[in-house]
Amino acid sequence: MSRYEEAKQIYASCGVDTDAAIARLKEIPVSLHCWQGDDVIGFDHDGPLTGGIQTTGNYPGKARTPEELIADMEKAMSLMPGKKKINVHACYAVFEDGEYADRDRLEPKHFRRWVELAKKYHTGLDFNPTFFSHPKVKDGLTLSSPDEETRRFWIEHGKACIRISQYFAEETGYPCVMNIWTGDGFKDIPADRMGPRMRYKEAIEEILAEPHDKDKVKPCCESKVFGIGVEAYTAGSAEFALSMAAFHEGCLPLMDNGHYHPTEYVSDKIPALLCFFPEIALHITRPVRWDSDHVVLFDDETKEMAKEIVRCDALDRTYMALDFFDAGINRISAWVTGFRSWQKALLSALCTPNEDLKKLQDENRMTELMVMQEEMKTLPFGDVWAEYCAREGVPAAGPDWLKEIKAYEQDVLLKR
Ligand code: RNT
Ligand code: ZN
Repeated sequence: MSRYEEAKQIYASCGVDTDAAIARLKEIPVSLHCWQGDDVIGFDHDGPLTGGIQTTGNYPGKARTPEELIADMEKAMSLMPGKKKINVHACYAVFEDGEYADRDRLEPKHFRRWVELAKKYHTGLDFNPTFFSHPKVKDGLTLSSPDEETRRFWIEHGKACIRISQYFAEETGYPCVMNIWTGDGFKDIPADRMGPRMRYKEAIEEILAEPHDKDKVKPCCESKVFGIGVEAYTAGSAEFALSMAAFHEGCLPLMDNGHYHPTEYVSDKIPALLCFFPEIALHITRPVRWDSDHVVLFDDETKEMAKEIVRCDALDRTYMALDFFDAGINRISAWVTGFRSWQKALLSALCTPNEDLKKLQDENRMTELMVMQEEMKTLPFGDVWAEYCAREGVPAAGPDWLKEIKAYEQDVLLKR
C-alpha cells in the first residue's frame, strides 16, 4: 500500500474522506497578491512605500518591471497547488512607452496586461485602489482629508478603480473583489476623531455610487488598528469598517489578521461576521508582534482560520486573499511558502471530522473533544498533502521546489 493509501484509511477510521477533501480544495480560489514580488512599489512612481506600511530587507533580485514581476509570479505559481486568483494594486498599472495616467485617470486599458495573465491561467483578478505612496496623500490623509481637492482626487481614484474592477470581472468571467484600504490617521492625539471618519464615510459612499454590477464587483472595506507613524488614530478602525459594510449593501467587511490587537483572533471573528454578512473577505498574513506582514506559515492561528471557514460551511462566501511582503528573503519562495501554507491549512481543515467534533461540544463531552482535537494533530497529514501536490502536478517536498527557485535565482534574479 502506498503511504497515501495508508493515510487515507487512517483518516477514514476518523470519519474523514481525504479524496473528497482533495477534490474540494482544488476548486477553492485563493488570491495571490502581486505586491510580494517588488516590495509593494508598483510601476507608477519612483518614491518609497508610505501609508503606515513598511517592507524591510534588501534581498537581491527584486522585480523592476511588469515583465519581471509577471515572470516571477508565474514561476511562483508553477510551484503552488490549487486554484489561484491574481490580486493587483492600482499602482501596478502598465503604461505604454511615454504613456502615463495619474491615479484619478486610470483606465481599464492600463491593466490589459493583467487581464492577459488571468486569461492565460483561466482565472480571475481582484483589485485594490492604491491610496498610498503618492504625492497627493496630504498630511497622511486621502479620503478623509479636510482638503477638498485632495479628497476629490482620491474619490476619483476610487471610482476609476470600480470601473476597472467591472472590466476585470467582465473580461475574466470571475467576480472582482475590490478592497478599499487607506492608511489615513494621525501619529499623535487628534482633536477631532469623528470629522475624518465622516469624510471617509461620505467618500466611500461616493465611490460605491459609481455604477457597477453587484454580482461582478465586490467592494470591501478593510479596517486597521494602527500603522507605522500613525499610531494614535486610524480613521478606518474596526468599528468604522465593519459598520460601513453593515450599512451599505454590497460592501463587504475585510478582515486582515494583522490588523487587531495581538490578543484578538480573526479565527473567532470569522464565525461572528458570518452570522450577519452573506459574504466576507479576508487578508491572510502573519503578524509578528505587530502588523509585520511576515510570510504566512502553517501555524496554529492560520489553521484555526481555515478551520472556521470550512466548518461554518463558508468556503463559497469567503473571499480569501494573501497579504504579506518580506524583502529580506527570496521573494519567490516567500510567495510559494505563503500560498502553500494557506493551502495546507485549508486541506487540514477539510480533513477534520468537523461534524463529529461539533457533536461532542453540543453534548458537552469536553474531555473527549480535547482528546480528539489533540489526536487529530498527529495523523499522517503530510501524506495527504503530498498526494494533493502530486495530483496538482507540483513538487510536494520543500527541498524539491526550493531547488527550482534557487536555479531561477542564479539564472534570472541575480542577473538583474
Ligand atoms: C495594510 C493593509 C493593506 C496592504 C495592501 C498592500 O496594512 O493590510 O491591505 O497590505 O493593500
Ligand atoms: Zn491587508
